[in-house]
Amino acid sequence: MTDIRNIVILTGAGVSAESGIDTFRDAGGLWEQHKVEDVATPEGFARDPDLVLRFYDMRREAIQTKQPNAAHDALARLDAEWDGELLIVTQNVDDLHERAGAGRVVHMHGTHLQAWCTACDRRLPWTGPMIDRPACPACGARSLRPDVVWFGEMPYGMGRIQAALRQADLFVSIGTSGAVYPAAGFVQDARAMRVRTLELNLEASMGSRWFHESRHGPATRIVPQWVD
Ligand code: BJW
Repeated sequence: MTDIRNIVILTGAGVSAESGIDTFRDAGGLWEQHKVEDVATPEGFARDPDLVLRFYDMRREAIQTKQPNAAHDALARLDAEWDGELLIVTQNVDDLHERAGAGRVVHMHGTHLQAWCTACDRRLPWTGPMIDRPACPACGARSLRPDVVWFGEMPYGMGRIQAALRQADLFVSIGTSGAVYPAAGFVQDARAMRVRTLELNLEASMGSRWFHESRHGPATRIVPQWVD
């Protein structure tokens, strides 16, 4: 990576799969067990908030029992040692990048470990359940929802992400199916700006053809191989 100074790394559910966190679209993944329009849209939440809160309570509880794996560790090492610009853009709502020690992380689809009060618009650290409709500690309204980005909502940090992509020499996509936009379009944005692109994924993804190079295998093997 001698001619590389600035790196943007996009991660998806595949990077946390070997920590025991379910992906969405793989066999046995979350979207086989739940209808996406019921649990991951604002309309689904308006229709049946209990169903949605239960879905997120279950995942929030599970995530807290999981540990970072060798892929998170390798990315945290890279973050600590890389002198140039580096941004880990994760679509994941878990905090395994941070628990591995990475600092330069943006959660474009939000985080499980935060509640959003839609009455006073505050974000609050949150580790417990929401199904019992706790009151917002700031304003007292019972209007808390998980601080995650559902279909039809605007992902977080888009300005920072686009700025990092504009400065990047290398864009790396790890463990994501390339099914969900705008993240799925970052590789095309990068190509349009003549940025080098690399995919690290278990298998060919929907976006594989856009990358200069694709390496296939489990993240715990191919991410440390790439970093070290
Ligand atoms: C391994 C592995 C191992 C397994 N090692 N690899 C038509 C065209 C274009 C766009 C649209 C359209 N119609 C609607 C849209 C927009 C829509 C969209 O993209 N829809 C598509 C379905 C077509 N997008 C939105 O609505 C987004 N907002 C938006 O667009 O706002 C407007 C806007 C305009 C302009 C600029 C910017 C914005 C919001 C999307 C929100 C997505 N939310 C979710 C839920 C988050 C909360 C939660 O966790 O519950 O985000 S959905 C879900 O999918 C989650 C994930 O972050 C996201 C991506 O999934 P990911 O990470 O790729 O997981 P999988 O399971 O799909 O793939 C795992 C991969 O890992 C696989 O490839 C495996 O092979 C691999 N793998 N094990 C390495 N061990």
